[in-house]
Amino acid sequence: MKGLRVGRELFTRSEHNPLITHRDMPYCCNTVFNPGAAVVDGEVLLLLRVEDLEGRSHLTVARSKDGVTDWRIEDEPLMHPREHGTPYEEYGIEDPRLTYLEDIGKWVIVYTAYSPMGAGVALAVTEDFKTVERYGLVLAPNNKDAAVFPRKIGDKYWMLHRPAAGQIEHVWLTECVDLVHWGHPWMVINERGGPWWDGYRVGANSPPIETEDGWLVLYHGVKQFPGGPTYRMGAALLDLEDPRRLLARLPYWILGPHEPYETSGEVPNVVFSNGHILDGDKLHIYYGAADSSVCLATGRLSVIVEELRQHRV
Ligand code: BMA
Repeated sequence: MKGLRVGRELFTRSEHNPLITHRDMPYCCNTVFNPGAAVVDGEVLLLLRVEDLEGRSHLTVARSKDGVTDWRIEDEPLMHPREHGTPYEEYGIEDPRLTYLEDIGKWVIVYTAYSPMGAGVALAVTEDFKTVERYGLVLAPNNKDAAVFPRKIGDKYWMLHRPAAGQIEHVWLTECVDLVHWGHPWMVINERGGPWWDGYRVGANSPPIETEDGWLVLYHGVKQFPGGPTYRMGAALLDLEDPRRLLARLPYWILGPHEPYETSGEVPNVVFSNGHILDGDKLHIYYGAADSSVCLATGRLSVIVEELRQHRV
């Protein structure tokens, strides 16, 4: 099944999948999945979402020279809900997205803060993934799947996020000047409804990627089946200067669950990515498979952008 592709899928899976499972962790846990990704000091760094044996998640750093093998995983979490005196993380912290902002020389970590009050968006910054400065909750529940753009546009920071308005879950944009006070919400990618593969809900994946044709936004789309939801990955382009303008969107998904490690696990039929590494034209997608393990699939940025050129809105 090596290199299996289905339909119009644009990625090839690593033959080392799954790269990391709970068996690779230096301490006991239930599952490890949905990592944020970054290149730090010439190595691939993953900020793993680790679910403990009580069912709550925390975030732990893993490093690898080639981004595929020989993962060195920290013995202690980088961020744990118990260390923070906020009521908004009581049920755990999940699904980090990492963005390097050159103007402040720091990585921004946006993540889901989960509590009895719902899931909200929290933000922290770090220079080295050894210590973290937490800014706390920046978007109230229910809201998640936030990802900060890799540079200012105009004189603002921009962030994608996914508020829930009852059963309606679209991807929105918001902007700010200080990484704390976000405003001017604007809806950019809607759940398509009906039988669409992304009809039930959508949410941003990893941070947008700047291309000559626009901001490439990878997102997850969900279709609800009687047996549960299926999570797949799609792509859209936003205007470089005014990201409120949706330029293109693929009608089909570009990565979906097919391999056994994606179709069975804690939550079957899930590929969920919140981290990528760009190496020239090679786009490495780190993703959680079935909410159980960390996997890798690689595609070509130019191929995805060319497909999007054929699907302008
Ligand atoms: C979403 C998020 C993800 C998870 C996915 C599938 O709502 O909570 O963390 O991978 O569901 O269970």
